[in-house]
Amino acid sequence: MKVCIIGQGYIGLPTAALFSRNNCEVVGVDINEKIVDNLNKGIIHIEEPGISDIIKNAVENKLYTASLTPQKADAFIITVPTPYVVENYSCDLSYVITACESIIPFLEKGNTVIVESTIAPMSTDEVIKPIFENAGFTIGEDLYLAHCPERVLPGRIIEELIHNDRIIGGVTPECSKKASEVYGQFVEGELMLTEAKTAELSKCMENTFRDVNIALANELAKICAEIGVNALDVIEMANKHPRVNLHSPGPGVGGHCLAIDPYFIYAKAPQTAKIIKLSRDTNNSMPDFVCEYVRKIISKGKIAVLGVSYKGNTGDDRESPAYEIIAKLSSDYEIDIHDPHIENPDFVSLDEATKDADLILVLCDHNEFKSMDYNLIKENMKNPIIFDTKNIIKEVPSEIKLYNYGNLYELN
Ligand code: SAJ
Repeated sequence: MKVCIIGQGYIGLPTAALFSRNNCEVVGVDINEKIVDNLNKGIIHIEEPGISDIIKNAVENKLYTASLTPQKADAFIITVPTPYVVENYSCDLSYVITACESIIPFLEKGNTVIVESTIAPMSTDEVIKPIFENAGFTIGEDLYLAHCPERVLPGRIIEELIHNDRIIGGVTPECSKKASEVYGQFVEGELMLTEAKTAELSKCMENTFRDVNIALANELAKICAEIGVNALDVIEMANKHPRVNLHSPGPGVGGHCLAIDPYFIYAKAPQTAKIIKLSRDTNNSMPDFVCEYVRKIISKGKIAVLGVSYKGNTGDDRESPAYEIIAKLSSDYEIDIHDPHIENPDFVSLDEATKDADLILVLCDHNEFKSMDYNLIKENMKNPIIFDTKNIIKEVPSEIKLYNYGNLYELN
């Protein structure tokens, strides 16, 4: 089988790697000339375990080539970004539409086209299908179209691409069948055949489920600060119940999935999607909550911010709530930022960040912050106070004052 994959990012490239490892011929298409040149030399541009060796081998064995333009193939897979439109929170399909149009000259009867990008419910039927119909194809008869969302966690992509169950949402049952033959090349999880709109909404709801649950945890943290209860103890105790799984409160929700996908549902049914929107608002309010308590801890001075990635142990800072917090505090405080996972000439070492600081503000759960050299911190800081918004620091020497979501009520 020959597969042409449009978009060689965090999903497209690992997917290409797995097809080629299973002896499929793969063309990886990207608009970035430098990325294409490097990929053809076997040099990859994403930080993800396992991919580099597979691509190097596939390039040597001529099973993988990167290209600026699509080529004829049996299956086409679209893995391009879908941001949201700021004005109305709807799904911005422009990259998906351009990708679909780009493959039309290379399509032949009997081909399968799969959109993996996360898209709003009804996008396949209402927007994507007409693109191919207008080009003269009859979907389900001479071209097979499906939406098969990816559902992998960065850092574990190869493992999850192979083993996770997969939603296969065909425009017709024949389309689902053809798309499942494509994934059957390397997926070992269950292939669940359904309609495109069900696949679209399932994917959006997976991330919405998580966003809503995080909002509940964040609301609990606020309630506890107000009424004087230890939120972290409540979560620990409640989660001993076999059917309860309270999530963790934090400084807000970042990343390109949870902070975006719920809006795709909201935009489709704004009058009805009340919990979904309120959860987004609650999570978006967390930077203000953090700033409010920083101001209660110290009214002026220097803050050492530890961690700006949206997620621990990654260098990914897309949609990170840390930047909003820093922007809101920077007019009143001197701020030094330390993040061992992000290269930025403005960021400083832990030593420099904590030097003469009045407060350490932990905004990300990198492993490096879980066990710090408290002697260095005590000696370095002007006032040894830590506010840990990710609840990762368990114990500190008595000379250091630690605030987290367990004891913020002490400040009221
Ligand atoms: N967060 C909390 N409290 C928690 C859990 C997370 O505040 O209890 C925050 C994190 O700090 C982070 C944000 O939420 O800022 C998102 O992190 P995440 O690890 O929950 O999610 P993502 O965006 O890295 O990956 C998600 C995953 N979806 C689900 O777990 C349902 C992943 O499987 C998807 O493939 C990915 O979105 C995607 O591409 O859609």
